[in-house]
Amino acid sequence: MATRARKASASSAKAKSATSFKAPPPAKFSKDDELYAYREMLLIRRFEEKAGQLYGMGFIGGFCHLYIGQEAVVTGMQMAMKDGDQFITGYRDHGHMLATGMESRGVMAELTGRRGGYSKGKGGSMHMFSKEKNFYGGHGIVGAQVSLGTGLAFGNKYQENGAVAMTFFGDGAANQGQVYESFNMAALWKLPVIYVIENNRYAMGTSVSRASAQTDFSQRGASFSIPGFQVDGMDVRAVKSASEFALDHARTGEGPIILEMQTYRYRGHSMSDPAKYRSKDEVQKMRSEHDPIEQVKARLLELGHADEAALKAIDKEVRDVVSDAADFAQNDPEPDPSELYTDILL
Ligand SMILES: Cc1ncc(C[n+]2csc(CCOP(=O)(O)OP(=O)(O)O)c2C)c(N)n1
Ligand SMILES: [Mg+2]
Repeated sequence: MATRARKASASSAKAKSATSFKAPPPAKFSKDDELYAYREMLLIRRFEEKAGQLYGMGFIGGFCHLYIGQEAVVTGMQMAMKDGDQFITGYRDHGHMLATGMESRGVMAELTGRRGGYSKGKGGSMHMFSKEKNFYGGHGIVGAQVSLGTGLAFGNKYQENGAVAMTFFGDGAANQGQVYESFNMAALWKLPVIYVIENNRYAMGTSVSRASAQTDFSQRGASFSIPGFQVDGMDVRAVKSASEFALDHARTGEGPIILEMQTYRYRGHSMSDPAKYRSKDEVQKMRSEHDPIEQVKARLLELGHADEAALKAIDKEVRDVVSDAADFAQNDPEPDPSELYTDILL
């Protein structure tokens, strides 16, 4: 969108205040867009289901945070971004990696701690990177990626490379101090960064309403004049149009912007969380009424873009990719003991 057109639509979209923008309408998807989104989201879902199984079988140790339910967020953003734009996130990161195009084999083998993993089997679930795919981690310290993502954006501005740093964090992380120090610098220097707050309603076992005084996360940048808006993070078309708007805002020198993605995680916080702090009905309601993959599936069938057989074929193709990754992740050797002191700072 041209800068002038975007500015006009932004000012007309201003609802409550200068920082409260109205979300643009969901993107119009072609048949190819729907099929692409379906396959990408299904890959993340099946990958995560397999990771959960391997964890249960003892192949994956330590912490493992699944992204099931939130697939539309990274998929819609990936569909809007350009080559060179960066992703950085916390520990719930497998979906982000797959969305950037990182290989299922390398991600799964890192989960099982094998040589073929993205960090040579020495990082695990929360610590993977790919310079080639512009994925900057994978961070276990809640909120730490917000400062780092702001640094990526500073680098982009300094190098005038036209890239935007998409910096993802959770509703819980949004209460962390360094988030606001980062907001200040990003607004002051008009850095090309999108702060993507993935509001999945819980931080570990604590619901948003119990932990946050201001639950409209899109307005968390108001003190710094950072605009933002809330997005239906379960609808991949809404995520894509919101991301296009935000990318254009950041890329044309307008500075940071906040997207609050309203989403939901179906599983517990990590594999060791039985999620007793919420009802089964609550989860079931989200699954049956808002599931991001089922929404696309229903449209594909309704519009005659695909029949059940075609969707089953996509599911099979995705399952094959994931089971190949799982085989690799179980059979690839562990790192050699001589690797114990390589790639680390002492
Ligand atoms: C600095 C810091 N404090 C506390 C923790 C423990 N911790 C890990 S995840 C988490 C909750 C974060 O929730 P949220 O930001 O909503 O992300 P979600 O897990 O929902 O994706 C906490 C408190 C940590 N890892 N780092
Ligand atoms: Mg959360």
